[in-house]
Amino acid sequence: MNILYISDLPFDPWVKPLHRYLPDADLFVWGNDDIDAADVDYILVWKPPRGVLKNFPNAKAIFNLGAGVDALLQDPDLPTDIPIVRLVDPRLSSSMAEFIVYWVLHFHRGMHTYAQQQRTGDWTPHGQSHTEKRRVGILGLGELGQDAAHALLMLGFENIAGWSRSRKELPSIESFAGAGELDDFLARTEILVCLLPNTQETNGLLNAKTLAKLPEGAFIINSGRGSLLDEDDLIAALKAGHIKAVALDVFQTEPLSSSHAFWKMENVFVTPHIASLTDAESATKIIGEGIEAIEDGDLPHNVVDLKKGY
Ligand code: NDP
Ligand code: OXD
Repeated sequence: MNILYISDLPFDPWVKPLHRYLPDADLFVWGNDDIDAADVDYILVWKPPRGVLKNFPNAKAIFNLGAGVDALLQDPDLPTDIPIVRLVDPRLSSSMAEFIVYWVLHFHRGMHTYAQQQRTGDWTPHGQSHTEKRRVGILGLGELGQDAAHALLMLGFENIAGWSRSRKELPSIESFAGAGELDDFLARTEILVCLLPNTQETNGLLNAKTLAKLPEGAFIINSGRGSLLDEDDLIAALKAGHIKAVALDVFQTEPLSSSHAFWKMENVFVTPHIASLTDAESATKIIGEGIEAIEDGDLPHNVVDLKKGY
């Protein structure tokens, strides 16, 4: 079996796990190793250049090395007759849950305010609200959103809601579904967590109009995709004080330009798309199981729905 790796990211971390979980596979790196395109069985990709994936007539599946497939689906020549599989990995989910818990606690306990006070030597204690009262809302109640919600529940955040396309029946999590319930979901949310994929429908979902639905002084954590959030509208809402502070891990353009206003704003916390990094070891195990399923004539788990775009 021949596996082709197509990514700008180093292949090194994948070599050992691939040998461990797929010991019979021969490995090739696109652009480095010679292989006849007709001999490629499986393709592992992260943000491949457009037009490349159409060239492998006998490939049986494409495995995306991350959860979000937006970069992949932007390829107009993407083969649509083989499974495109996205990464669903407990390790990806637990890292994301850590990131969300970290920032929810940061805003919940007012650490953004104390960081500012430290710059001026200001010793002013503020009141403290309780986890069970704090209204957290998660946009996108999928694999990552549900794990983050459960991690918050374990910390005593009892007032959690999620918004998704389809309604969820999840113990202790209020479910809002569809465009018609977005306004109500936003209106009850003090700390908004964005874990939606980038699709035509979610593009620009958070803009001046929808941000205005959040209560005065709300916080936002965006680790879904930068396209969800209109950056100019967010800056205006931050300057007006309607949004108190934000933690942003993803941006409309990445890397974030060094001249972007976000870097200098005291109420904006920037991280360079690290909320949850793919772990080659655990991801390869899951990809190995997917390949095994296909070799047995079954469909792998987590095949992307091309119509929905995630
Ligand atoms: P899932 O596909 O499991 O979940 C997506 C969720 O979004 C689902 O609940 C889905 O609803 C909801 N959704 C999608 N479109 C709409 C819509 N139009 N209206 C309402 N709800 C919608 O994805 P994951 O949880 O695995 O990943 C989410 C995203 O996180 C990825 O696409 C990626 O962009 C981002 N990510 C970021 C990382 C980082 O390091 N910053 C790392 C990994 C992922 P429904 O359940 O009804 O289908
Ligand atoms: C992902 C990501 O989608 O890293 O997995 O953003």
